[in-house]
Amino acid sequence: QWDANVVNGQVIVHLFEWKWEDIAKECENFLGPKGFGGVQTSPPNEYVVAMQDVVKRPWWERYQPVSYKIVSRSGDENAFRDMVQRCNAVGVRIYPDAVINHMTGGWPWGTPSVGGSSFNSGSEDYPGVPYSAWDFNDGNCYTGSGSIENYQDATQVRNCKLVGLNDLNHSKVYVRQKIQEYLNHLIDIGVAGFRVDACKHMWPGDLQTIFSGLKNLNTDYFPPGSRAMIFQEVIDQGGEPITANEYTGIGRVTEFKYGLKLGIAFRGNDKLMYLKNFGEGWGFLDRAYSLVFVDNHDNQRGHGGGGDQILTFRVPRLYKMATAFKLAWPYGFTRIMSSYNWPQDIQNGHDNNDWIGPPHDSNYNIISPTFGADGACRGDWVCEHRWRQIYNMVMFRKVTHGEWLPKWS
Ligand code: AAO
Repeated sequence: QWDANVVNGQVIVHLFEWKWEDIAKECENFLGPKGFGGVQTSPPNEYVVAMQDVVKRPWWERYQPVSYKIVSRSGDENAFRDMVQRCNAVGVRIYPDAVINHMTGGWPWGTPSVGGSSFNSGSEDYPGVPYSAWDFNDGNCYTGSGSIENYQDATQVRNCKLVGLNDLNHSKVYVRQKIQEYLNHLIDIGVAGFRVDACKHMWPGDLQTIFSGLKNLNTDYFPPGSRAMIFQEVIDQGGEPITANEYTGIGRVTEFKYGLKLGIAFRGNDKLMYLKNFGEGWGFLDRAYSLVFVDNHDNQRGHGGGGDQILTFRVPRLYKMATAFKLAWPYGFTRIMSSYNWPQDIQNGHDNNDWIGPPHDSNYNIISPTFGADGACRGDWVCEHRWRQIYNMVMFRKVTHGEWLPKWS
């Protein structure tokens, strides 16, 4: 479950918060012709509608599942199916973000969800699945708060709540079955694999069982016997007992050291000449198992790992240079970030606006990207994947795939 099942290219792009109908068009009009291999999408399943005093419809509401129905701010199941079919038709694969570690955090009774399913976070009742309190890990977590308090303790990282999110117990056969049903449903629709959220917080053995029990990919689009690519989000920058290596036997793993070290080098805090052996020689995962990126949707806004060394669209010149290096350098399977802009409000090193969701109308409907005569996105959609220096290097990686670097000077 390491093979990306790509046909059109070697690079995938995370179209963060894009609507399904817009992704379908992007596959046809841009990604297919420009040699992109696939798209990582935002989570397609139903989740909480977060409407608070200040924080209204944040991007992170999509990381609080209410059910596995395919309904989201990006569109309904019909729109998702249409996207998968149209993207596959032009050779572009779809990899949805699978949030299976947990359900919602604590919300008042009556808080709505995007598809109308009810839930009670206090009693851990999610009838849309259905899950009940028996399916959660509370009895296996021994911290005072019930949440993860110390990342040095692997058991609490796996069995306690990540930032207060109700933590599923994957040792239960029933929980595994519900997750497999969800992922198999997406496989039937025609996806090529999954980005799996928060894998550090699940036991590798449980994940192995869940993924090895998935169906083969849909033979309308893939050769018989094809397996879903699994790329697991595990933030490992050293210093914690849980390592990314524990997960490489299951599928690919995000290599968070890569973007951090690349950021340090291109910001001038390390010598570029040292990149000569950028890869395993730097303590990174074996290239056969790693998924690499300059930034992701978390660390471009101060969530997740990496801190202020991470390069983003806000420093475009350095970002393009680092991305060009990544795409030219034969290590790992590569992902490009495609972002939207938001007004930062940085106080004491923290962006108070880190929650702001995608460009939307007055009813919080996501608005579609529009493009200028030069093909670049207009307004708040940044669309790094449409920057000339980046998409040309995506094509470079496609045509040079399998070659080794003949000379470094
Ligand atoms: C929201 C609110 C919370 C509220 C919660 C419940 O923000 O205040 O309590 O709802 O109501 C996203 C957002 C969260 C959001 C959540 C749910 O980022 O803010 O919470 O949706 O709506 C850990 C995990 C990693 C996770 C990351 C954010 O290990 O899996 O936190 N990423 C994924 C997604 C992410 C999503 C979730 C998971 C949840 O990509 O978008 O959250 O579905 C250390 C650890 C890491 C840990 C980080 C952050 O990292 O190693 O494992 O990531 O801390 O806590 C240096 C170190 C590095 C360290 C880092 C930060 O760089 O080298 O190791 O510093 O300290």
